[in-house]
Amino acid sequence: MSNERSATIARKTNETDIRVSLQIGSLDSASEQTIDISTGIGFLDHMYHALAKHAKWSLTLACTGDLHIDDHHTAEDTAIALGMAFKQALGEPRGIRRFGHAYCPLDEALSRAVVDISGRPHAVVDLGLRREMIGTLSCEMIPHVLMSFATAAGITLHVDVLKGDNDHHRAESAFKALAVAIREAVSRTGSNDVPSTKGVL
Ligand SMILES: [Mn+2]
Repeated sequence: MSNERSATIARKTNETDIRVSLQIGSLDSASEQTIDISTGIGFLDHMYHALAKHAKWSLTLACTGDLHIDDHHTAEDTAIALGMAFKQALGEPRGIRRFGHAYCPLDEALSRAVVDISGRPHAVVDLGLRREMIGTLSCEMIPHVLMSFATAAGITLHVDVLKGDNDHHRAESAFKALAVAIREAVSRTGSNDVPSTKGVL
């Protein structure tokens, strides 16, 4: 079992040109994190930064996208590329906890995330955002980012914002909760077991 869980993904279409380098840390990882994110959408950078920081990832993500159209392709495709990188970095899910959950507050906002490294892509996301946009990111793209990530990563997510008045706080607490849940789910058990009764994930 390799100690290093990392992947580099390049994904280029007519709409976006993306490069992602991801290294997944562990719960007790003392190694230094490097986070450098540039999607061209400030609030999306902020959310990916929160995700990487609290998941204890080192993450470099650069995207040149068709922002002259709108934020849709850039938001969706960066989430797909990040999910692909996550799946590749994790490799065969041996010796991990598989399940993770977390509650994270941000001032008045509170979110809950539950993760299953299941091999079955599924996302149930209820953020209850009320604004049209946060910065230059459409609020409708925020759950779509989480769904696109889950689909590409092949994992199951349930993310709910339980409380909160401020949409920036609501979204950010959701990404933080997701980060902590993922950190737990991918943490090592010390065994080499595939955590499924099927023997495969
Ligand atoms: Mn913030």
